[in-house]
Amino acid sequence: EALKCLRGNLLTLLTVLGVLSGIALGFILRRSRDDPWTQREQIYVKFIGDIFLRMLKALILPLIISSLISAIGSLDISLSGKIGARAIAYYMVTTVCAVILGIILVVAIHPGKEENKDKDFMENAESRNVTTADTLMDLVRNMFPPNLVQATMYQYQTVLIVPNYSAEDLAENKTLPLHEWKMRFKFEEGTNIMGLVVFSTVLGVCLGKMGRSGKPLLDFFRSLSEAMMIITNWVVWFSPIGVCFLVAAQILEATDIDEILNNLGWYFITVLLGLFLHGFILLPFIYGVMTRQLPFKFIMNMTQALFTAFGTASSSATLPITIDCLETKNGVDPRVSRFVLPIGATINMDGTALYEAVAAIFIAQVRGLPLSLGNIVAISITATAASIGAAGIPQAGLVTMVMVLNTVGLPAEYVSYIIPVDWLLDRFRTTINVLGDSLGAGLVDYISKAELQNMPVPASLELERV
Ligand code: DAS
Repeated sequence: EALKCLRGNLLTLLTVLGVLSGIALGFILRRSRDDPWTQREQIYVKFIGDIFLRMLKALILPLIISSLISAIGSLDISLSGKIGARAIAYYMVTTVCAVILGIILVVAIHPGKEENKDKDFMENAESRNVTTADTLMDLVRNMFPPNLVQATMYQYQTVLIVPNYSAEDLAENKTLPLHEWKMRFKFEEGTNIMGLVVFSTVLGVCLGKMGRSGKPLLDFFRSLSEAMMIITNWVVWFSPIGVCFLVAAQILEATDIDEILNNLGWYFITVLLGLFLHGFILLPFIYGVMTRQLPFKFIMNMTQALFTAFGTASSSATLPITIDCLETKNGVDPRVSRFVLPIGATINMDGTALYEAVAAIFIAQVRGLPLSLGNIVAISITATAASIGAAGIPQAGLVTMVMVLNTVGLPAEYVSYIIPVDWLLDRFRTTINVLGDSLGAGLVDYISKAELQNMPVPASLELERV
């Protein structure tokens, strides 16, 4: 047991050091960014980071499918219904709290006021990435169905296919023609994460109800789920190196870091303050009141998942490690963690919801657009829906942001005002998204403890540590 604890803490420490050394490496390499050697080196730095991200991404789909099916199939239908309802209720309440907190802060701090930006901020912003936003706007305009519900459902596909074009690519029109994006849109439809979550949930319920005749398939998915967690334990040894090079490559690649200081400083501070208050004050307070336990040990045990979320900027990619930390360090029942986390990583994004509300109001302030109370209410509703619609992949929140801007009549190209810092804020909001998912799983586990105790955990769901 001591060895396991040592291993877990050692890996956490190494992952934290990985992020910190990635920041240092990124800034050191930035100094000699223009010489050819560094440009070649930049490819290798990015490549090593990408290997880690791809290792995690390879786990996502089989892990989500097998975990959801084996967890739900191991619960009786009434209990899985209760656990699902408790999780959804927690997700909705905390996401709305995040949006309200964000709106209070952005209205109070007013980061978009005149004196916060230098004279050419408007011109710079409109010249920057406008082609990205244009293409993005075309894509969104063609993809977004008219009403809110469908738009939320379409978000997944829209997010999944927006490739990372650089402004240079777009300037030279080196982009896929829109119809090709639509083709990819159709292709990606099959890999829509939300669709998988819904399908796996239904299949899990079905196998649970089938009893003996469903057992062979249920055992298959239980073994697959356990295999995915064991592979996660192998992959996780790579995370210190992986997050280090992911962060370093991103810092090396970022073009407008000075914008953070010149024009977007107050906006940056507003978002960070909101994320901190929500993630480290409000959510732990809710957890503490509901479980009558101090939340800080629980959060400390999630450190490795939080730093992996920061390094990957993807809740879904971090999912295997989030499940691992919850079950092995916080003792959450696998039938809860593997049920609520895949759903949480897809629809529960408190950090994203807060960020989208703040960013939309900040852009309105920068453009001198007065917002009525009705506008603010509309922004809070669409920011909540947009966060549900965002998939757990890098900068998903930037794409669904367009939906929030449209609500108050702001054109999509105005995302270019916040693009310079989005790659960094994405990391912070993804960390809060994962923290919210984890505390939610811990809370649902605590509330469902008594009911779960009467149902023994199937041997195959017990986690073997290699
Ligand atoms: N990067 C997204 C996530 O994985 C969050 C976002 O883009 O807002 O949670």
